[in-house]
Amino acid sequence: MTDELSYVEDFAPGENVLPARAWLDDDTARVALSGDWSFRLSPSVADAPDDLKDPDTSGWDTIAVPGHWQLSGYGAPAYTNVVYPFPVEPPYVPTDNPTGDYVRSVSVPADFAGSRIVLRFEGVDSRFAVWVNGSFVGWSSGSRLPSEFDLTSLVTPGSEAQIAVRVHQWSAGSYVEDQDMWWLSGIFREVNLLALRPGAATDVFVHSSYADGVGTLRVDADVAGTVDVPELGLSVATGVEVTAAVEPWSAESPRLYDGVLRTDGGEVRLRIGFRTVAIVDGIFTVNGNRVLFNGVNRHEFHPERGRTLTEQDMLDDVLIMKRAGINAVRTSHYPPHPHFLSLCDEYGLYVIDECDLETHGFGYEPTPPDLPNPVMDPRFRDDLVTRMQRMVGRDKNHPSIVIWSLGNECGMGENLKAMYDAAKAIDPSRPVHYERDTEAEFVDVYSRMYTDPAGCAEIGADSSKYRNLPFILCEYGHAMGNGPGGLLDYREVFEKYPRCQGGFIWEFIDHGLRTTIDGREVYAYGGDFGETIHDGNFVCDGLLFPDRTPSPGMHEFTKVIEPLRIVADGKGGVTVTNHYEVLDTSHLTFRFVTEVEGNRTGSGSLTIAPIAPGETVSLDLPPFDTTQPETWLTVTAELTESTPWADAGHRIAWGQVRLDEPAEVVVAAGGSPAEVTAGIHGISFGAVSNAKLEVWRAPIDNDAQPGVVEAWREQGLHRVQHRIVSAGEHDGAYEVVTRTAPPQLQWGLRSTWRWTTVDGSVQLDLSVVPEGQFPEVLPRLGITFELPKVDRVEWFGTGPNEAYVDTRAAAAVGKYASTVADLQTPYVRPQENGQRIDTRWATLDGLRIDAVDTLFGLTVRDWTTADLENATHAADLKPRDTTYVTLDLAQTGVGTAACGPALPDRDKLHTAPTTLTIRFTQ
Ligand code: IPT
Repeated sequence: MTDELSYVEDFAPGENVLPARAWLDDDTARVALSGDWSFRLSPSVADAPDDLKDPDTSGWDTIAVPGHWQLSGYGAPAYTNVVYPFPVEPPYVPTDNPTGDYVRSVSVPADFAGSRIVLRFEGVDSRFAVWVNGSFVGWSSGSRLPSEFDLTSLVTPGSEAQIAVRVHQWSAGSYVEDQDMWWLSGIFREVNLLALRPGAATDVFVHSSYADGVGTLRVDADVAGTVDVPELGLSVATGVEVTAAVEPWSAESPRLYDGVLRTDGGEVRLRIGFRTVAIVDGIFTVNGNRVLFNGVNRHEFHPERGRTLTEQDMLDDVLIMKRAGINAVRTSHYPPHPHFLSLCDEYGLYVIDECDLETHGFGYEPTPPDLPNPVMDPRFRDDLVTRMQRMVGRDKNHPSIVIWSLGNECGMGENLKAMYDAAKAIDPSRPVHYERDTEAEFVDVYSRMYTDPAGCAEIGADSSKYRNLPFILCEYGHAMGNGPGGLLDYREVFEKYPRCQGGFIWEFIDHGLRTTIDGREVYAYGGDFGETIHDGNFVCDGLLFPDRTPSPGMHEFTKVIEPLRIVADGKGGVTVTNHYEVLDTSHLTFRFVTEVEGNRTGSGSLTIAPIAPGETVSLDLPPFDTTQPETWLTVTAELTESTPWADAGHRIAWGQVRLDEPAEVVVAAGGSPAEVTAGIHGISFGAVSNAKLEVWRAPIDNDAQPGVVEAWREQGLHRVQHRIVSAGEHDGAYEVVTRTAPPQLQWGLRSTWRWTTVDGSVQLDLSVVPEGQFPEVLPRLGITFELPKVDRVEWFGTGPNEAYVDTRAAAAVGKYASTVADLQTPYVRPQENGQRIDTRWATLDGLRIDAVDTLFGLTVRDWTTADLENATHAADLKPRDTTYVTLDLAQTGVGTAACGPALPDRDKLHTAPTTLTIRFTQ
């Protein structure tokens, strides 16, 4: 080990790193160093041969740059959320510190002569040093931040240069990079060799604001030049302010003007968005308009490449967001690849750009004799301030960025205030966010995570709180597994209190890594790579599955945040409210469809004069026949023309109204006793076998909320037994009385199942009465039975996706069909899923089931609830020869308690006497 290697545990941000500058789209000549590099992994710094001045790479492997070595066949990924996977003793890190050496040569173009030759890294995790042609160049850290080194004196244009990079998995920097994600190392973003020509601008700051139809532009650059914006007829010197009539930039209308800065040394292409961010009377505004953040927290993730994303991956993310109506991204918890920000400018997304900083493993408050959190420790100050300067420096020209964020989950400390000041010194125009400034001592936006709707309302209602700052939820709606439920409650608060300006769902995508374990193809989560310390499937808590397909939570969020609210007016009519920030509805086509029991009876388009933002109009609808039961009107608004992010016809909003007056249900008196048998496994007739009461669901992640599943298990709900109390003809029915109860405990559910034959169907009149000290809340209450394997399920009820009592905003009433396989939601960690709430009838191959008095929740699968509960990955679930059907009278909601408030009482299934009438026809 040479002295040069002591940098691994140095508090400094780096050595010989050039000052931060803007990420520029310029005509700088460059050699991209993506591709194969020679690679050698050593188990520790001490084991890494001291040969990078003159490495003989003949015995080395090759590795693709950019990439993570753990996803390229070296070592293994590891996941922790909060905890450090190493002892906490900054700046020290374990001796077992995987160290990757990367070497390649590059021919330095002859025409680089006369230029400043700079080696630029966009992101290296976690700390690295560079040698070029045998000389030590410097080192840097800040995994998700760029680093540049001046090589001018070390390389010769027209000849080969050898570049050696030593990368360490752990470093003093790891203490401030404790984000909730996989620990993945290596050169994971691009490397370029640049030739900065003399006289070329290398740092540019575009100041472009907007007010009342007028844009104000001033471009500052480190080299003087002229800025041309042809579309505006502008040609102006750097440093000079000009105005012009412009269209403003906003997320909904991301108007950009192409410009070019010309200096003696070259050209920089500018994409100018005129917009003004301001906080006015406690309201966060863009161009004077109140913003409602319908946002997501986005980690950079790909199931095979980890945090190495292609431009296509980034575009995919942006398109998915735009199509879902998402208007904002918090770049949790580090600056993203700069290309992503350019896409946000272009397609229109508001961005909270967050610095590469989290020290969660220290907790929020040190308890003596605990060590100070790095944000309080003066030894870390320079690194942290530099991180902020590097982010703001790199990203300052993106109109999409409307807020800077210092980082995530570090508690409070003076270094944070220093970072705040550093951001303001460069860019006073944007507010600064930091959630753990819980008393709003210095931040410009008040922020919390996972506060319940009532807590948000309290903040919104009291302008004396938190310096009357705008309030956002930087995280809410924890999207782990089945959920998030209850999003409508938040929407209400955001609409009622102007200061409550929305939030960011945690999070956009599940970070499941695609791999094969024990012969099964799975999305891996914490523990799957043999980690001794890990946080399991907490890494899979996104609105998208790892392959970017939407989970039901994404459909639900999309519905909840729709820019138009299309609802019944309570008088047989329909109103539309425009919740856009700046757009009217002239880009939308409105259509309607009427259906009777799911069969289309009419359709047409509606002519609606443009609705201005904030305005509500009543629709002028043709007269409808409302005499048929289950007559539904669906009104949709779709894009009339294609946009850069969606095709014409893309649905923007919809609403459904029931037109008929639901008639009172008259339950026909039973005909004659039905032929059923009651045995040890339940009640059977025809194809239906083993019908019994069901109270258990395969626990969802949100049931893991402190105490909930444990309490359910203590009450024995996961292992009830069934006793046939009596069976036989009684009062014109075949009546089976059962008692469902757990071992050892004295409470139970006494059910009376009365079976009759009515009009050729078998009718079940079920009544359930709880006895003894029964649990207050049940996961579910329904009946389960078995059928010979079912191919096709058709139902009239809600769909097309799963819906629970608190996740049913996106469920539309209609007639649907599916295979059993397609009814399953493939949560990365299997759990209860697939319910279609409020089913009226269903056919399962030859069997038809009708709800008579109460609608039921329909769940159909080819495995048992126990199979689902015991599976650790979706691939564990193997279809059986039997289909298992559950008809729920009710089920407890799903909520978002995996990392959020407890489920509201309203959404719980409270145990009480109840009845259900259902008819089976085969
Ligand atoms: C919160 C973190 O900020 C986020 O990174 C993520 O870990 C999330 O939790 C859980 O998925 S912190 C939590 C203790 C509220």
